[in-house]
Amino acid sequence: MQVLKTTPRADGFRLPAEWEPHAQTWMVWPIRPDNWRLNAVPAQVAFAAVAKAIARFEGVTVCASEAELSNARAMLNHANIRVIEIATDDAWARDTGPTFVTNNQGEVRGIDWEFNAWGGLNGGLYWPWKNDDAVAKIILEIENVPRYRTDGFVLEGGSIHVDGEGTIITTEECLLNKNRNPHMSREAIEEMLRNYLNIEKVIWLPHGLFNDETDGHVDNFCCYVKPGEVLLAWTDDKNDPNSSRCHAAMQVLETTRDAKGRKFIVHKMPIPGPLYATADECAGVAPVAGTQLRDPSVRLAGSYVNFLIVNRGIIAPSFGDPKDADAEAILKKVFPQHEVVMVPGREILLGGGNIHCITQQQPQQQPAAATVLAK
Ligand code: KQY
Repeated sequence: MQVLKTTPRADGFRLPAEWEPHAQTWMVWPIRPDNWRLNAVPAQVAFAAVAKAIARFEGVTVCASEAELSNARAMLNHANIRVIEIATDDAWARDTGPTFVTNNQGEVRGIDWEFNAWGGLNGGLYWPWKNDDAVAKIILEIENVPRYRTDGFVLEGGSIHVDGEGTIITTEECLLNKNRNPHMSREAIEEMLRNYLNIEKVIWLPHGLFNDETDGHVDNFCCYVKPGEVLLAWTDDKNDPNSSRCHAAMQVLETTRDAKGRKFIVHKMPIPGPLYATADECAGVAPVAGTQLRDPSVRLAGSYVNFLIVNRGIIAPSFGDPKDADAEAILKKVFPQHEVVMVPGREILLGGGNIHCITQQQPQQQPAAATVLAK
């Protein structure tokens, strides 16, 4: 299928909010022994639990390598889960999968951002990343969805959250990082976001969560629950390195209005822990030069904000932490129309992210007539 030479904005497409209806969710099966301990076996159990939790609400497609196809199919045996073969470098569908955009006729297209493994040779997390950079293209070909490609512009899906009504939230720590698009100014980056996501206003939080391997992805720190209303990871502990980050974000959210002129309602979401990997957990990782250090002294960037909204459900991580119950109660309060399902997230966190990072929703293609009637 031809790559489109225009932009989503020029063509009348926009990034819908995550709570708009999904056709399905995409995931990638973990295998890297230098990122996932014990040859990724515990991570595979965790990913399978996430896939099965999502599958209660909508279909899931999991991309697995040729060597893992039969194991993945056995572990993901569920009527609502499809396993297909795609070669990948790691397992972060949020960042390597396409960002799907829709128009008022209910058509779907996909953005294939350039991917450089969260920083390329300047602090990125692995090399090579060629297979991962090809994932979005392959998914769009499989789904027969037209593709936009941003050669020369690097972006990961986990670094953005939108309300579907013209506002995007992101972080300076990530999008302005010299290891993403060093040739571009803040204004030029905003222009790309405007043209590709069809937004009107960019809310820049200074940082993401402390020690986030992605250089502060917003999806591990702050997310929308509805237009004008967000959840922000929060600590009251002034000695926590997240404290200044939380306060800086709150200051921006309290003093900024969104594209529709709304003031933000901010719900504080407690940060679990502090969480650290155990010596045993670290020993299970087969380190390779240049990949992320796994050591019990390194604070993990655990966050309850890293959840996925699915059709009528919320799939959120638990950590075996006393704050799990508070997090679940907050999610139930802010999403009264959704069923909140907590799934163990520690093994995913040990690999550097969580449920939102390993999933990518594909919006439902609406028949044109139905869209017109709904207006
Ligand atoms: O959280 C994400 N979106 C990706 C994390 C990558 C970590 C690789 N070790």
